[in-house]
Amino acid sequence: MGAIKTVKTLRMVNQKEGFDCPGCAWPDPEHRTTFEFCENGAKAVADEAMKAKVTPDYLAHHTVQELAEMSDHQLNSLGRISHPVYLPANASRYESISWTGAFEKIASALNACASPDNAVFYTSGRTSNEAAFLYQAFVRAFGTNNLPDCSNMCHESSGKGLGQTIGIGKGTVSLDDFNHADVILVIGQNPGTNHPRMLTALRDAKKRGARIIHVNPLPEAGLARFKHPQDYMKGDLRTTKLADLHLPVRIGGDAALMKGLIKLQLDAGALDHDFIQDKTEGFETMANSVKNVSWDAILRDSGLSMHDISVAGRMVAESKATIACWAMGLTQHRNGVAVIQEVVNLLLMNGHVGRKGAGFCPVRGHSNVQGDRTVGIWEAPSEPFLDRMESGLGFEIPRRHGYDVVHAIDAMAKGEVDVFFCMGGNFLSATPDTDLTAKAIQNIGLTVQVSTKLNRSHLITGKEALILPCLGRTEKDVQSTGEQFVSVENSMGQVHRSQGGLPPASPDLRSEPWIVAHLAAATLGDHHLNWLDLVSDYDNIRSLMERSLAGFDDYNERVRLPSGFALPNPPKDSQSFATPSGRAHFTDHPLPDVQVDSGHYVMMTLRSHDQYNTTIYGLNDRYRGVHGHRRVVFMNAEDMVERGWKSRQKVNITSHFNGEERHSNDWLLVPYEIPRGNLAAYFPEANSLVPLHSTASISNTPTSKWIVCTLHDASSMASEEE
Ligand SMILES: Nc1nc2c(c(=O)[nH]1)N[C@H]1C(S)=C(S)[C@@H](COP(=O)(O)OP(=O)(O)OC[C@H]3O[C@@H](n4cnc5c(=O)[nH]c(N)nc54)[C@H](O)[C@@H]3O)O[C@H]1N2
Ligand SMILES: Nc1nc2c(c(=O)[nH]1)N[C@H]1C(S)=C(S)[C@@H](COP(=O)(O)OP(=O)(O)OC[C@H]3O[C@@H](n4cnc5c(=O)[nH]c(N)nc54)[C@H](O)[C@@H]3O)O[C@H]1N2
Ligand SMILES: [Mo]
Repeated sequence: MGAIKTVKTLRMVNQKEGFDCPGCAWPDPEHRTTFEFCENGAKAVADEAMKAKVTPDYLAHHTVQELAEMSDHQLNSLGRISHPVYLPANASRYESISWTGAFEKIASALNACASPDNAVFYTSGRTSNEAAFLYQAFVRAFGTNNLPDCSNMCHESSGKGLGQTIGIGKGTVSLDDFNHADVILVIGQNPGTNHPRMLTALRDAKKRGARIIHVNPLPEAGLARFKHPQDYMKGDLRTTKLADLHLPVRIGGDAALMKGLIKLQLDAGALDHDFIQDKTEGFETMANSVKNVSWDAILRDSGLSMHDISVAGRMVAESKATIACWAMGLTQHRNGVAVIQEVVNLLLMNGHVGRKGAGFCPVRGHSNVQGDRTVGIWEAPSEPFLDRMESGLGFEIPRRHGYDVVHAIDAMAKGEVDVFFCMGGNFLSATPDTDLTAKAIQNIGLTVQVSTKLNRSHLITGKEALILPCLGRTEKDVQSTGEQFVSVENSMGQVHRSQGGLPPASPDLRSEPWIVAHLAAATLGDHHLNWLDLVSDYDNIRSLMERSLAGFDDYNERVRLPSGFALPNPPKDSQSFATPSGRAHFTDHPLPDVQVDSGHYVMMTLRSHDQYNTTIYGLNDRYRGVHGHRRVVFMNAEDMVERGWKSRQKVNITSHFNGEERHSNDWLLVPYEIPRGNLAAYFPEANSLVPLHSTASISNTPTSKWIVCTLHDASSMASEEE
C-alpha cells in the first residue's frame, strides 16, 4: 500500500467511524483502542488496498489460458480489477464492456431462462447486510430461492445443529461472557491464524483464572504460544501459554471425546437438575444411551488417554460457567451436525446456556457471513421468515427451496444451470472436487463474478463470462444522495456500521448494492420496488429491511448507535428456546464409525497463516514452520518411519470414496505432531481430493476435514517412469 496509506488505513479498522475489518467475524471490544486489528486483519486490508491493477489493457494482452497458468498467489498479486470486462463465447481474452452493456447481457440471459430455477446466485460472506438483503430480494423477485452461499461449506452444520436443539442457529455468547467463564473449550479451531483477536479475549479470560481446553489434532501455535496480535507490529515477542490442556484428538474423534466428557459429568453428578427439568427434554434418553458407550470405544475413536479425558472432565464438572467455541474442525465432518449436538448435550447438562460466562460460540469465518444469512441469503428459508419477507417486500416470493452449494454443482453438471451469478467469493476454488466442478461450470451459459481481485473462478467460466469489479470495505461509497455506510453482523449477533474511507481503487468500480439495484432494474423492468431509488440512499434499503426482517425495528436509528445493537437471541436473553416444544433438546446419536482400512489415512484440509481462504498472500505458514511451499502434507513421524519415508519425501495422494478414486500428484511430506493415521494439507490445493458427495448429514457440508487417502511414493514412481 505504501507506508503513509497503510497507517492511515489501519487507523480506520474496527473503529466506530471506520470500516469493519474484512479479516474475520470476531467482535470488537466495546472500548475500542486506537487500533483494533491483528496481523492477519492487516494483511486482508492491505491486500484489498493494494496499488496494482488488472486493467482492460492488461487483459487485452494476456489470454485467459496464460492467466490460468499462474498460481493463485500470482493471480492475487496482479491487484484490483479496475473495470467491467466481458469474455465472449469462444474468445481467448476478456474485453472491456460498459456497465450498461454488462447489465443488458445479464438481464437478457436471465430472462431467457426456461425457469427462474435455471439461474443460481452465490454469495460469499463479505457482502454487507444492505447488499445481501437487496440481492436476495432481487433473486426472489426474479423467482427462485437458488441462493447457495459459502456458509453451506462453513458453519451450516452449526446452524442446523444449534437450530434443532436450542431453536436458533447462532451462538449464544457475547464478548463479555469471556470475562466470566471458568472453562473455555476451543474445539477444532485455529484462532492464532484465523481469528487472532480471539486470542486477546482468551488471554484476558486466562488472566482472570479461566481454564482453556484446546481440542485439536494439532498443537496450534496461538494456543500453545500466544503473543498479542498487535505485538508483531511492535516487535514485542514475549509469549504466554494459553491452553491449560491440549487434547490431541484424532480427526473425527470429537464425538467419542464428548461422550466421554458427558459420562464423566454423569458420574460426578455435575448436573443442573432444575434447568434440565424446567427447560429441556430428552435428557434421560441421552444419558442412558451415553452410559452404554464403552470407554474402550471412546479411547479408541478419540485417540486420547483416559488420563487426559479425566482431567478435562474434571475441569468441566467444576466449572460454573463454560463456553464452547468451535469452527471448521467440527463442522466439515460427516457427523458435523451430530457432533455439535454432542457439544450442546455437554453444556445443557449443567445449564451452561443463557448464564453469564457460559454458552455456545461457533466462531464464524467471513466477516459478514452471519449477517448475510440473517437478512435472507438462504436457499432453504423457513416459512415464517418468508411470510415476514413477503409482507415487507410487498410481492409474492417463491416457497420451494433452492440449491445449496453441492446441489448447485450437481445441477451445473447436469446442464441445468443457464446463468450463474456470484456475489464475491471464488466458487471454483472454494468448492470440493475441483476437476468435476470445473467441468460443471463450463456447462453454464453465462457466469458473472462480482469481485475485487482476480481468482480462478474468472478463468474457468461458462460459455460467456463477465467480471463486475466492486468497491471493497476500505473504500468510500458515494451514491446520488452522498456518502453511504453499510452494516454488518459479527459472530456474536451484534449489528454495527462499517464505512470505508479510502478513495476507490478505480473510478469504474461500483458498490455491491448499486450493482444489485441496476441488475434488478435491468432484469425486472417495471417492478413493484423502485430499485434505483432504494440504492440512492442506503437508509431506504434499511427502512425496507425494518419492514421485512424480525429484530430490525428502528434499524436506521439503532445502527447509528456507537456500538450498534444486538439482535434478539432467546437462549441467551432469557433461556427460552424457539423449538416446537419450547424446550432445549438433548439428542442421542450413535458413535460415528471412524475406522478406516489398513494403509488408509484420514486427511484434513486447512488454512496456512498466509492465506485468506482461496486468496494466497504468501507461501509460508510461520506458526507451523513451513516456508516457501504449499503442496505439503503433514504426517506423523512414526507413520513416515513405518513407510520408510523421510522429510520432504515426494508423494502422490489418492482419495477414496464409495469405490471412486481421485488423484493429486507431487506433494512433499512434512513430519509433524499429528495423531498417527492422520494427515493435513492446505485448502484449496487439496480440494480436488474432496469428493463432491462426501457431505455431512443434514447440513450437506462437504467433509473437507475427513478425506480418506492412500499415499504413494512419487520419487520411485518418477524414476520407474524414467
Ligand atoms: N487469516 C485468515 N483468517 C480467516 C480465514 C483465512 O483463511 N485466513 N478464513 C475465515 C473463514 S471463512 C473461516 S470458516 C475461519 C476458519 O477457521 P478455522 O476453522 O480455525 O480454520 P481451518 O484452517 O479450517 O482449521 C480448522 C482447525 O480444525 C482442526 N481440525 C481438523 N479436523 C478436526 C477434528 O476432527 N477435530 C478437531 N477437534 N479439530 C480438527 C485443524 O487442526 C485446525 O486447527 O477462519 C476465518 N478467518
Ligand atoms: N477443502 C476445503 N474447502 C473449503 C474449506 C476448507 O476448510 N477446506 N473452507 C470452506 C469455507 S469455511 C469457506 S467460507 C469457503 C470460502 O469460499 P469463498 O467465500 O467463495 O472464497 P474466498 O476465497 O473467501 O473468496 C475470495 C474472493 O472474493 C472476492 N472478494 C474479496 N472481497 C470482496 C468484496 O468485498 N466484495 C466482493 N464482491 N468480492 C470480494 C475476491 O475476488 C477474492 O478472490 O471455502 C470453503 N472451502
Ligand atoms: Mo468459512
